[in-house]
Amino acid sequence: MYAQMVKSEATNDDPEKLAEFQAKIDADIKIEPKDWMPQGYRKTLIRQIGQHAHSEIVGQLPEGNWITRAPTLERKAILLAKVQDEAGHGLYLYCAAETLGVSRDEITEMLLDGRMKYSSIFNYPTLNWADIGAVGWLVDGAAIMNQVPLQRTSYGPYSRAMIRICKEESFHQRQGYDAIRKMAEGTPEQKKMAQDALNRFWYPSLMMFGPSDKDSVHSAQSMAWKIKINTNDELRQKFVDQTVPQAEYLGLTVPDPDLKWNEERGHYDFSEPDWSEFFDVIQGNGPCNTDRLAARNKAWDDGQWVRDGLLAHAKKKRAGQVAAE
Ligand code: BYC
Repeated sequence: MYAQMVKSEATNDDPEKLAEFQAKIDADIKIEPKDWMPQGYRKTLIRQIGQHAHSEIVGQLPEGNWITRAPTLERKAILLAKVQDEAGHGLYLYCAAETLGVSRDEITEMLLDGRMKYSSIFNYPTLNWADIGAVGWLVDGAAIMNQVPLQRTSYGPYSRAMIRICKEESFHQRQGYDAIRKMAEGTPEQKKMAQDALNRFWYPSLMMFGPSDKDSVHSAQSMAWKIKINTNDELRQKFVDQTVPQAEYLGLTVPDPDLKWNEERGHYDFSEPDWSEFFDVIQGNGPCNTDRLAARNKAWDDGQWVRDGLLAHAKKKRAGQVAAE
């Protein structure tokens, strides 16, 4: 259906409509589901919102892994709430994608068979409790940096979903910083674990913002359509500027010997991540890609009986064999 829909829209991209559409975007008027939109705009949004939704869902796996092993009841309750929030974020975003004419089942299948991506960061393992602090601090910190501007994205349903998500993300980042702070201020062994987590998560967190601007295929068009508000490099720089003082406060060292404040620019200079590693991870060759997709495929297969039951119930209801609620 998605492929059909995109094909059938190909004729709609006439120059007059395109000009009207761009004028709306330039005037900061939100685009709503029933409004005319260019085929490429719809396609880009389905890709970005779909990948974003999948990231929220797959992103539950590395943290979910530690719910049963959280060090205290309080930490367990907080982590449980956070992981449940991520499921909710995935659902808001699937709903936003559905307003573009693609079904949740269709994009889920595209995730499960590897046609659609999810954030590279979730292909790295969480090896110990300090990693859970690092994920909240750095991964959710990077996510907020990217998502706050997306509250102003031009597509109405995506923008509204982001407003709600951002409120919850700031709690996620704070709980992560609090957990890593506790480790950094703990025993020498705990501080060592916090430093090790920062060492392993620093560059993968920088990769979350996407390739450098010169290699970003979608940025120019997405920014002209105000789907994206900032470039990948702008957001990465903001993240570094915000996070380095936080690491210093914790007494931890960012694993970048070339990191230094540049007075003239008013920003930190920093080393780029290893982009060959990034492209390798997004092509399916990261440390956990196989496990993550296997876990999501298993969850989908295990849930088949629920979907079958719901469909059978709906069919009977339509046939008048069960009382309408
Ligand atoms: N990972 O032209 P570019 C969370 C792909 S969830 C994988 O710059 P674009 C959380 C990109 O798709 C956070 N792939 O792309 C959840 C494209 O390939 P395709 C998720 C990446 O779209 C649970 C190619 O590289 N946030 O925080 O203009 C627990 C070229 O890139 C990545 C979002 O999804 C990546 N990191 O910009 C805790 C935010 N980066 O599709 C936390 C919404 C790039 O042509 N998304 N690629 O095959 C965006 O803002 C943009 O899509 C991106 C990339 C900035 C990520």
